[in-house]
Amino acid sequence: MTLNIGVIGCGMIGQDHIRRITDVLAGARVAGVTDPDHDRAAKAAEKPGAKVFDDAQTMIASDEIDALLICSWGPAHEEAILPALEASKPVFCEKPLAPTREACQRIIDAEVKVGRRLIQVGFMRRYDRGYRAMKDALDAREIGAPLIFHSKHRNAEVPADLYTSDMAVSDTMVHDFDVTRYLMGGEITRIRVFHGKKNSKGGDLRDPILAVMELSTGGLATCEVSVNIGYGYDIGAEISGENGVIDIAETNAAVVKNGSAFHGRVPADWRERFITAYDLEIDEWIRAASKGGATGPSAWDGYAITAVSDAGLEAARTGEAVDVRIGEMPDLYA
Ligand code: NAD
Ligand code: ISE
Repeated sequence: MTLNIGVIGCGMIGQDHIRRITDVLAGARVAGVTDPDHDRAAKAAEKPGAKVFDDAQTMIASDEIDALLICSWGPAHEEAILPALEASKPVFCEKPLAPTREACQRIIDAEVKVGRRLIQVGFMRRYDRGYRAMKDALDAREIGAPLIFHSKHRNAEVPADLYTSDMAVSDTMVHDFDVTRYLMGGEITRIRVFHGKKNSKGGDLRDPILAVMELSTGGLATCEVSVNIGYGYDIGAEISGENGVIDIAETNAAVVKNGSAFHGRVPADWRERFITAYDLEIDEWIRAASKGGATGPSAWDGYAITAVSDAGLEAARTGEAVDVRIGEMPDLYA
């Protein structure tokens, strides 16, 4: 059976996922697309030969669509997820699940009402070879209990007119919250965000920022987000444990030695750095959605991460340590 996917939002990542479903992966086709920018939707529909729908609601209700891939911006995710759940259609939703804890709670309530998982959230780092190898080494107790996680998340540049200081937490650092929970276990319970000397390239942007987090396991985590660092898209991760350290490996496949120096490639952006991880996450989603379900990062993960992001935004504004408010996990996600 071929899964007929409807793509909501045909911007940067929407186009990238349309390409991988059309040119790379098997078992699915992009059957429909929609975007308030109709020209953009029409262009994105060309290669897969998809139908262009006037709006998301019509596409979600259509018999021609089996599952939804949501790539619109965060505040528009809820209005697409809720009707998709009503129609019992599987959903892949790009991060963040929704921008507020309250919106995520409404999504969880709706999925719990359906009674089975239908939502996968796009936290692709869990599909990355490096993070998976770190997790395997932890699970094999190679460094004993993990004590401190250090995450580094560096973007070469961000668009000055679109990217705001809050986005460093709610759009960028959310990936680090996800891998902190994935690798260290438990929940992030408290967060403090520091911003010191600014990178002059970002104007008024609070950049870089540094978060320090306390975890329910008793462990700690730190995260640096820098979004105008210039030299490339660089992701770092290191865990200190009771008996050793696990570092994520560099991703360049070759090292060039010349002129008394070593050289390796730093990826240009997230598309290049996580290309294989995105392929794997969408491939696994297609398989699960074809069976009417979901796999991987859940709506609960999306909720928990937005709860940390809410606290992180308050911490960034006030300079205070802020407790993360998180409710009871429904049995569906156990
Ligand atoms: P973008 O601005 O390039 O594209 C967003 C598109 O959504 C635009 O074409 C816009 O017209 C459309 N849109 C807005 N409201 C809509 C609605 N109500 N219905 C349908 N379409 C709508 O943004 P992007 O960089 O592609 O990001 C999209 C989402 O993907 C965001 O949630 C972002 O956080 C996430 N993202 C994830 C990753 C990752 O690494 N996993 C990378 C980039 C973006
Ligand atoms: C973008 O939305 C992503 O999700 C990327 O993975 C992240 O590195 C970038 O900072 C975000 O803007």
